[in-house]
Amino acid sequence: MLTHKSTLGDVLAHPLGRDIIHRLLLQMGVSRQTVDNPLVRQLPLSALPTLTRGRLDGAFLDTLVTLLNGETARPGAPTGRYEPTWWKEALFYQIYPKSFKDSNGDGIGDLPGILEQLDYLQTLGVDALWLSPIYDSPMADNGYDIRDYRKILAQYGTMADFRELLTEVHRRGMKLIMDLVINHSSDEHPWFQEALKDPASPQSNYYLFRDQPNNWTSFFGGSAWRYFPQRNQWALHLFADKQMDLNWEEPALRRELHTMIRDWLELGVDGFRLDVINYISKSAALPDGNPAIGKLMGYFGIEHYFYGPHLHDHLRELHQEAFAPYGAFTVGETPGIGRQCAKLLTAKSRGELDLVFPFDHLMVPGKDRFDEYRYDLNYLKNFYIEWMEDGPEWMALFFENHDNPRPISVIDPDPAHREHIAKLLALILLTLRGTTFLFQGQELGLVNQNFTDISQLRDVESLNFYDQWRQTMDEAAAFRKVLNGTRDHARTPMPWTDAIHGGFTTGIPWIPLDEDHKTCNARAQLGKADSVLNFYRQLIALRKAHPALIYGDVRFMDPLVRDRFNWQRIHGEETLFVECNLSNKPIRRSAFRPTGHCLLSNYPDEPADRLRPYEAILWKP
Ligand code: ISL
Ligand code: CA
Repeated sequence: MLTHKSTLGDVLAHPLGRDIIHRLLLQMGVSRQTVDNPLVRQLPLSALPTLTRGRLDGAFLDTLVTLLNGETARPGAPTGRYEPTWWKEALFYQIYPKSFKDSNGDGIGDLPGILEQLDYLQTLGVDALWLSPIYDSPMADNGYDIRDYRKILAQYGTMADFRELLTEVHRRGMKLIMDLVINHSSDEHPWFQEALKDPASPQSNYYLFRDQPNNWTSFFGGSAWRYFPQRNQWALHLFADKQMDLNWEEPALRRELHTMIRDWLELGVDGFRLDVINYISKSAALPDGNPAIGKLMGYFGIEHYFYGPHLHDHLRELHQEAFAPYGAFTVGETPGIGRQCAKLLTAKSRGELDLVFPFDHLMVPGKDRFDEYRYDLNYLKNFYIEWMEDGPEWMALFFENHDNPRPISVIDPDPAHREHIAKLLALILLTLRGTTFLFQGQELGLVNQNFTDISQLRDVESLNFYDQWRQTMDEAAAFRKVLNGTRDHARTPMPWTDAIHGGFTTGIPWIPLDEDHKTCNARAQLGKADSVLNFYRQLIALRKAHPALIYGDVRFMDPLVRDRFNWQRIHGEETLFVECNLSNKPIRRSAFRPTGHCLLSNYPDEPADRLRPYEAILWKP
């Protein structure tokens, strides 16, 4: 049992404690080394408030101690053996259906549009598709607000279209996973409507109604509570005010979800990406969030649900009741989960999830998505070194999704480096150990959109924040801040050709796209030997041809040298070597630099004794 008298060292020895301390340091922009100091480790927890100059307080310690005492499991030692499984070898590709391909000219991507492009995906070497939500929805958050879990959104097509898509995916030897949004449903879901109409109905307990709101805030701005006069009560929504949090402590709700999931598996889907799945279990009494933590993290209440009391129980039950009987693959979206808890969530013996998406590599210490900053790739390097050396046995490798700006723009917006960086990132993501997830357009090296006016943005998060910031900032400053982080950068139509609207639609797209598609589009890149797209195709083919790139051990070479990121993949007789320059300047090559055959490089000729800006090479020594 931990108490206020326990030392910082005791906390760091606890898996959840270690993850929480690391996350808080990241948020404060304080180096990890601070807590590596043995003297600091001997300090009692009660010294934390002083140590952090009041950024953490005594009340937080109570929450911390309660959280830690609630987790008695410890991750097992790594086995170093990787049981071959399809999803370890597969390359996943995330489709944002609204923006992928419009088949009928209404300006909105759809299922027949995806079907049209299956050959493109197959030629690229994609093995599995993840579809962002395609269920019936009022689209307050582009489908992450589900009105009917069993129906396809009319704009996207019909159930017949979905069956055809699934058949065609399978016919090509590919798999398909769905997005499962079960932390919350739309307020238009019949369950919620029934709960509003009749507080005595069984559905009433499917949501979190309270007579009084607590101080929790929504990720999309403002209070996390919405008032419903029908019941003279408030209901919890961690996201938009049309996304009502489900009450996972209600067994009848869980049973409904299990049945719904099994129905999709009966239809033949191969697995799921589980939206914010680590948020499903909330502290029973829904207590106020600690204000110090709220201020530090930007959200109040998070400590009461990011790793809630019954998280593991619910996941195990989901696995047993729904996923396991079908051998379904699962990857959890788990913001705020660190390395140690990731081990617990994905250990095969524990029967919860196959993989989790961590997020700490998408931010740099002390900054958030809406700050103006340059992303230092050395941060990505350190993140991967730590996760490969002491993380879950298998991890999800990704750097883009529908919730973040395009990273090339955040790393270095100089157009001269665009393709080099795109290929460098490709090499990192496809030659480290783990399952790679690409996001649509990443294979073309897409960059942020050149939005010029707030009226061009669509995302509920961006629009809410803009309104909020406008109260203290002028229009230009608020717009600039939104542009730093808006999720819409990743949500504009996929540029297929240099035609109007990138050939995405014959109509008017639901969100405009800038002029970039005139030069950067799939068709142009297919015809250009050294394009980003062809680099991806070659790299994916190499990954399939060399088991070392999948199952091989990873050995990092001179990990402490800044801007240099080098590693080996070793499997049986075969060793491959990756050499990268993470900076925009030439750097001296490693003493370990390999000789041999260059399998793939982002420059046309081999380097001499220096690596050029963002140079990245895969060697077979
Ligand atoms: O809240 C965050 C911190 O800013 C985010 O990381 C958040 O946890 C994450 O964006 C959750 O994303 C998922 O759930 C949302 C949805 O809007 C996103 O598109 C989805 O990926 C609500 O369903
Ligand atoms: Ca359409």
